[in-house]
Amino acid sequence: MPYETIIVETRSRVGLITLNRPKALNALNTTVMAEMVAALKIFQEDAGIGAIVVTGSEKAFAAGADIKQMQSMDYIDAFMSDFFGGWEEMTRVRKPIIAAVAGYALGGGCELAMMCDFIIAADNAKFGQPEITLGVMPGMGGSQRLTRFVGKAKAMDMCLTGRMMDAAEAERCGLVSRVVPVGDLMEETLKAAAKIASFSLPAVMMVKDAVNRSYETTLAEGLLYERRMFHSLFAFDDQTEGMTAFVEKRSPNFRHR
Ligand code: CO8
Repeated sequence: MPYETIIVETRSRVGLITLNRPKALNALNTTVMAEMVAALKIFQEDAGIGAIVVTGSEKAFAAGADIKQMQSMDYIDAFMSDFFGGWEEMTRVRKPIIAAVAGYALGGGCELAMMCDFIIAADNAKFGQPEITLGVMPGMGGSQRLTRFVGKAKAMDMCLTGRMMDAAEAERCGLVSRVVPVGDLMEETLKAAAKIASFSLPAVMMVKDAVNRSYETTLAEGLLYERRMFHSLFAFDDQTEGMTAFVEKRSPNFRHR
């Protein structure tokens, strides 16, 4: 399938989606949204894919929603088209998605990274929610996901002042899982994705499901959900294989990948 705004590749069992609007610093428009969602759905259905990486360029992961597309939009356009509501589709993908972020991840770019399951940042990454400087506010999760991930103080600071956070601060406050030199970003992220893709896919998908559930439920319900999912993994032969391989001191050969 030909794409206009993204590049879609596979690296063994890893699906790689690269935002590709270099002249606009990968600003997100409705074409990017439609193409990203379509590519993710294809990877979701592809039994040969166990993990997905979303990335941009060294200068910009994505500098936000496309301001030029939004400039002339009025309320009725935004409301009737449920403008950018389609990005929520991304959160329905059941395989893990890692964001590899270098350079600017601003506004919708930061929000897109937060829709992924975790973020690996290059040391030149800059995160921000500068919508306030444009007379608007975050609309793809900046006031909600950012607050849950980094807490109220940092989220208020970011959304109200529009300031950028560098990679070190983002790691300190838990927005990103690790920071690597910019030249190593893709190698490190693809290595993490390949590792995930080597595990039993049902177990991987249940981990994603259970961690995400913790944001939606009480601790008691979440713990019960986790335990029931743990029990259900004994229905797969991959549990026997994984544990037998450990006892026999060999690598497991998971069937459900
Ligand atoms: N949209 C459109 N074009 C952009 C964007 C953007 N967000 N960001 C950069 N560009 C374009 C520039 O216009 C420029 O194009 P041109 O050469 O044609 O003038 C090109 O990319 C290069 O940009 P700069 O020359 O500005 O590059 P610099 O290195 O000087 O600066 C910055 C880089 C700091 C990233 C700067 O470009 C900038 O501040 N960009 C805007 C950042 C921003 O405000 N982002 C938030 C946008 S609003 C948003 O994301 C809302 C999301 C929620 C929507 C959900 C609705 C429900």
